[in-house]
Amino acid sequence: MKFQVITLFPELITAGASSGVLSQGIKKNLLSVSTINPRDFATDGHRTVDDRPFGGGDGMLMLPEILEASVAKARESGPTRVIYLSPQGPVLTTDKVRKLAELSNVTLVCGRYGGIDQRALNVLVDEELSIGDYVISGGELAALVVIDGVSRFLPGVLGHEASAEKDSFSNGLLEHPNFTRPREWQGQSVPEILLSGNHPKIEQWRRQIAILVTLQKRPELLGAIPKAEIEAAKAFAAGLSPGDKEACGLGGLGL
Ligand code: 4F9
Repeated sequence: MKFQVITLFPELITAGASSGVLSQGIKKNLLSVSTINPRDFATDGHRTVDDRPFGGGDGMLMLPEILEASVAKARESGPTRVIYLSPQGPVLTTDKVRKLAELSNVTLVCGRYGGIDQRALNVLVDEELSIGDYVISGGELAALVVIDGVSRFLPGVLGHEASAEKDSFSNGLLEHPNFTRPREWQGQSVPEILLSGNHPKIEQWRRQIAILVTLQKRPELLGAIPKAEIEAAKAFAAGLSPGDKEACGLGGLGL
């Protein structure tokens, strides 16, 4: 998968892509991250890329011709989906991340300052995407969030033991809690079942616990889980020992 990022701050993108899962994926040729600097398409001696908004107001707006040339550069590599990172777009979800992972070439447009001339967005951008209901100083960190989240779903990017399919949201639930050594720490014990070696039982237990964690922390996510399964998890919670309940962080359920 090829990611191209149109940005006046390419060093932010290269820094974000130069460690961890992303750099591993790049090294394995499973993805690439390149930048296109709109500054390179300025035509005057001052390398101007923006101008003041008609009608007045704060900030400077990227000139339409500058974004046009930047997107044209991105299209030189072949057909590409052009996405503008903006708080006005629909908010990114796991479903959307999975769908983006099916594309082979994505161009992420980052605004800075006051944004971009609306006419350029109308003509050049396929879709807008937000990473949440807040404003950040530019689209670069949002672009990195998209690249990171999508790359986790590209086959081979995560090691075989780690799988994006086990993470929170993949099955519509938050992930179950996890424990390592020591078996007892500050008066809290690792739930006994996890030491049993009975993997079908452990998977069943983890599913119930995941439902309860979701019920406690993000009940609005449970819409897609059958009512009967939620009721069964509540009954299961009633049978949990106080120690397991505490260790799993389920104290807030009042069950
Ligand atoms: C982009 C905020 C995506 C949220 C871009 C300022 C942004 C953003 N999601 N804020 N520029």
